Amino acid sequence: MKKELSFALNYALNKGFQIHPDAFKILDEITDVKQLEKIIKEIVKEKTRQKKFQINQNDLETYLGIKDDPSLLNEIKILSDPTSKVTSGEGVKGYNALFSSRFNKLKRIVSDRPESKMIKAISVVKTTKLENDVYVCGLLTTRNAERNITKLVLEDPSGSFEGIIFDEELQKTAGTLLIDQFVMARVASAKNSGLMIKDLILPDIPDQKINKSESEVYAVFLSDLHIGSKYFMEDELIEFVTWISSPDPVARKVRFVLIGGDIVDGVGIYPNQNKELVCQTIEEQLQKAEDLLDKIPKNVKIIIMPGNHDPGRRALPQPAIPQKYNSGLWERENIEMVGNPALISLNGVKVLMFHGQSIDDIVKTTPGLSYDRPTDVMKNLLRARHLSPVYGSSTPIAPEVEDLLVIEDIPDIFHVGHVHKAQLDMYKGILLVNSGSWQKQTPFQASVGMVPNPGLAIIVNLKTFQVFHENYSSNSNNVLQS
Ligand code: D5M
Ligand code: FE
Ligand code: ZN
Repeated sequence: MKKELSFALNYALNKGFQIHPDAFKILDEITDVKQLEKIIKEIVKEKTRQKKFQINQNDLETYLGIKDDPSLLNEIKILSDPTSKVTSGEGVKGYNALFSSRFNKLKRIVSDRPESKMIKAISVVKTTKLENDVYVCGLLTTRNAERNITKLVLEDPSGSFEGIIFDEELQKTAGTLLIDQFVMARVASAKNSGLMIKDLILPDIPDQKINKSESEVYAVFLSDLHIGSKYFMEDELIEFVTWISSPDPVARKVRFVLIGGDIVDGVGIYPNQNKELVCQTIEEQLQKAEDLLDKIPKNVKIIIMPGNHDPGRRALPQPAIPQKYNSGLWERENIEMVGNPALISLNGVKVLMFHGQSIDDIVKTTPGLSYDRPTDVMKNLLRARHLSPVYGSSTPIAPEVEDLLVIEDIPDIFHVGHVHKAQLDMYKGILLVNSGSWQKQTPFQASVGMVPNPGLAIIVNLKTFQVFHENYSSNSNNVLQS
């Protein structure tokens, strides 16, 4: 027997394991000493967890991927990706085109509603005495709450008008609207003059059927790794990535890993960032990312989308991380580089991936929303059918001729990150995943009282939509909110 083999076997025997002779034969054929050691250690760890103290042929075949079920599909289709579409019109003209595209796309979305037959242009509503209630739709340009009324200004391509809301409940609804978001309003002529808003309707998500994968495979949801930062939880992430190639029965069915932005910490993103970096260049950071992802088996498809820390354009929609910083990631067969946002089909399950930059603007201005419950913000985005409505606040938006941030297709899973708070929820049948982070609380986050729950791995069965999660951080109080 080879020296290395007897060493590896002793390791298992000392831990109280029996080794079946058939397992022996397979081990004897492994020539890479490092691999041999790693396999034995992994199997011992997994079987100890299962409290089964025999290593047999089946364990090794599973571990080595010989037993990986070839009937498990791992089909990816990129249904929508801004990378090749970003054009950026110039200045004011660009923004006019953007808002007109936003209006037209959302008007099409509400056209299925029964009220849409009663929609009138704003210019018409302003100049006619209304006998009955009518509907108008437009983008919200101004909101003013005064003593006991709220005034909204809505704009459509024909013009704009100011409507007054008297009803208290409706004023509350108006208070949650975001500037530049699309709304439909039921209006009537007010007693003296002017127009009164009697109802507000959002595009929202209709009842619909969710697509599921026929094959029982799992998808892993990650974001905000911040590789290169001092606070990146490298050991914890390596432990999780190693689990993906372990003999664990769930791990053996993982076929997709989705990374929703902030894969690296970047360079020059905030003042004096270099003091908090362990890798000082983008290239080094992305190389480290590539090395880490290399530990994932090649039958697992990996999707990488940029966030605000990653290189490339900052303004939304963001094209994929440019190839010039790391051609290795682009060249890998099992890696797809996509822009932000992107709509991806995983065995027919539609996943809308968005980093989540707009959450910052929304929690600042909307009563009842906070960083602690990012999935509530995600519900607001779905109701608005737009990923980043507010223009001119902290989230930069590029003057695209087409508004690529409108949620045209309804996803089955909505995957967001950015706020470093892992949370799960459901909305109208859509699974909402905020995938948290793999970065410990930074001094900046501590200074603003932001408490992340990093190191939580979220894994979804795409056939049943059952969700698993595992805490890899040393903080055992780290919980996944739902
Ligand atoms: O953002 C992580 C979270 O921290 C996200 O919710 C935004 C918030 N954040 C980060 N930097 C700032 C500044 N400078 N002001 C306010 N809020 C901030 P990340 O994208 O990982 O940096
Ligand atoms: Fe982040
Ligand atoms: Zn971010």
